[in-house]
Amino acid sequence: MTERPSDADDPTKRDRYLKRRRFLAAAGSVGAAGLLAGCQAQEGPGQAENNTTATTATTVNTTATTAETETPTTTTEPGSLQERYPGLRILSPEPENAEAAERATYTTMITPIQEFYIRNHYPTPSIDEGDWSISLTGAFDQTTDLSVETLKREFPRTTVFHALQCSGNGRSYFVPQVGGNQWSFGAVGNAEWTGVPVSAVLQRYGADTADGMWASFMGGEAPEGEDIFTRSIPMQKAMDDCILAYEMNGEPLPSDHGFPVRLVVPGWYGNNNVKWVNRIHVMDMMVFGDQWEESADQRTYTHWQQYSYRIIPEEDDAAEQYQSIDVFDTQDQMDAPDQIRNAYVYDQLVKSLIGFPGEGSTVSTGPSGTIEVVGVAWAGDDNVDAVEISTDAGETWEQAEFLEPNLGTFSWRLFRYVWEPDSGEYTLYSRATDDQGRTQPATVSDPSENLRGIQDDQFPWNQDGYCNTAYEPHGVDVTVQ
Ligand SMILES: Nc1nc2c(c(=O)[nH]1)N[C@H]1C(S)=C(S)[C@@H](COP(=O)(O)O)O[C@H]1N2
Ligand SMILES: [Mo]
Repeated sequence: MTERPSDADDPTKRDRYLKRRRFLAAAGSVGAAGLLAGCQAQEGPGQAENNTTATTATTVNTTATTAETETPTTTTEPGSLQERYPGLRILSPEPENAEAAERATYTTMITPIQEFYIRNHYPTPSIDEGDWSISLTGAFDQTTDLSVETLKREFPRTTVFHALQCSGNGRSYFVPQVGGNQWSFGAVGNAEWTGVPVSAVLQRYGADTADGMWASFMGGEAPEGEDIFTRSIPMQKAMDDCILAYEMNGEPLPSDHGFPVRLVVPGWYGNNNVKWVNRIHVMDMMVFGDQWEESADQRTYTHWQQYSYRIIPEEDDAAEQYQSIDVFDTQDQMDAPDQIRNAYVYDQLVKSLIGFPGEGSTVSTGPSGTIEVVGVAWAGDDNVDAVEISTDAGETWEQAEFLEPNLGTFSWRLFRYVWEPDSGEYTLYSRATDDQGRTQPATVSDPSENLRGIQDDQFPWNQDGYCNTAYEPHGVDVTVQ
């Protein structure tokens, strides 16, 4: 059993994954151990054999079946994806996957929707807002179907600036290459998100919001037979600052970004920000174990939470599954593999991008003989503290300055560095540091190192190519005027 469940981007990997999962299910070994209340399951999927006693010993209803909404048809918006989003480079037209094509996207505070990356596992659904509702299930005093209309009318409205980045951003720089969409730098954007605080909804319907509880958000777009896109968010985070968003940059949420309602998890990687939300389930664990492996119609709720979006070094066959964890900061998880063997991709690691001059560009100094290097930096739900620029391929580093305004912890910050170069070819780097003193590393490690966290200035190569923050050489050709 050497096959490893993995990201479904690659159809052959996906087939292998499904085959393996069916095999494990037949052997009765998929995650069964973790249903026992209170015990943190440490078993990998292959080590939980013989557990025939798995029952709902948890204190809440874990039943994975509610009224399944009909699978929506795919979007019918006019024009091709490229026509609708001229600022994007298309990786796949269906499902829609596209990243910012130009470095210039990283010179502005707010990313226009035409330049904002799109990442879908399944095609964008066509949804009639009037027909859409969110089922609240599990540990609520009152389980209900919440219509979008009620959500908009009867709940408070709030706004957050949040830099949303796909955890696969920078995957294409991994050597050796890993499967999946080959994102370069462009799978990140900064937007203003408006909607209802998740806390208001949970409180109104009497959810158990104690620490240690989890809220699992499910997407309603999976075609028949496909796994439900589900992410389990720890209750502390859900109550703190998460939003059920219905507007992006002051406009109704576009279909491709989750219309009519998506989860926004400020500071956390894109994969947590579930689009087309149609169910929120509250219980005392993540989606985990038998009941969540197979719903009535044979699809799992666990794939995108337990198998995908995990940091898996070369030596591991599969991600170890946990029923619950209590360290959420992704880098903290990566730094303590004795506690969580394969980090869950939650909050974003500190990162920066140079927006101007573009890589590979020829650029002239202004009349003053200077070039203003501009870019963006962010640090998930931590703050970004400093950005340094090197114009000599990493030999020396200079401080960049931040521009105002500061739109809060979860937004990116714009930076600039005034550079006085001679004519010639240069390799630039930018490198950001967060308020915990954590800095972007210089390279991605070799797989044989089997790193689990950032060590010796190396980012850990991992099987699905997640969270890459290593800074990349940025060549520019300068002419002094
Ligand atoms: N329902 C659902 N939600 C989803 C996804 C998905 O495929 N289905 N993709 C996730 C991933 S991996 C990312 S990076 C972000 C992308 O959000 P965007 O397309 O609005 O940029 O959405 C997340 N939410
Ligand atoms: Mo993603």
